[in-house]
Amino acid sequence: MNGRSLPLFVQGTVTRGFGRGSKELGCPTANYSQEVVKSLPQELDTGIYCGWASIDHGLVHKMVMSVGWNPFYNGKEKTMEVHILHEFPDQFYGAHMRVCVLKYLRPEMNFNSVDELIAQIKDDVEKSKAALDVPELAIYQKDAFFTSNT
Ligand code: ADP
Ligand code: RBF
Ligand code: MG
Repeated sequence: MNGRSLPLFVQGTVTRGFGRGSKELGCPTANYSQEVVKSLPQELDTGIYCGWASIDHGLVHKMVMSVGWNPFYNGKEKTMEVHILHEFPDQFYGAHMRVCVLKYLRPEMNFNSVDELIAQIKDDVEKSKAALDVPELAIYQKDAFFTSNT
């Protein structure tokens, strides 16, 4: 059960992935390094989650995140990727990203086409926006984690 690990606070550097997110899915995901992925609590189930995220100590935005093996792409490496629900003017590889993971949405799935994966991601985004507006999860936008120096 993943409930025990939530809320989960994670921070680290944004690293390069395979560059598929923006180009193929129209959904850029800021990836954490393998070091961060390996440090995740064992009991955290793979799957799709939502929460809050900041880049280089900037504003705290809603995010939707995928942790796991990306079965649609036959992934051989576990990844943790964060799609921030905000338009950034530029890329931010190398930036410091903080995330607060709050709610499990669904397991990772396989799809028959890339369009089905894109449609599912759109649905995840809508569900995340709504979930994070609920006061119990909205309060984390102002959590001290996002303003601390450590
Ligand atoms: P990669 O496989 O290298 O992670 P992506 O296609 O997933 O490539 O693009 C991710 C990069 O896009 C991020 O590392 C970040 O620099 C940039 N980016 C721009 N806007 C966003 C956003 N809203 N959410 C996440 N990443 C974003
Ligand atoms: N990959 C999958 O193989 N199955 C999924 O169900 C899946 N769901 C995702 C949901 C969201 C919100 C995001 C941002 C990504 C998801 N992905 C999923 C990961 C996707 O394969 C990955 O972001 C791309 O491979 C780009 O690295
Ligand atoms: Mg990515």
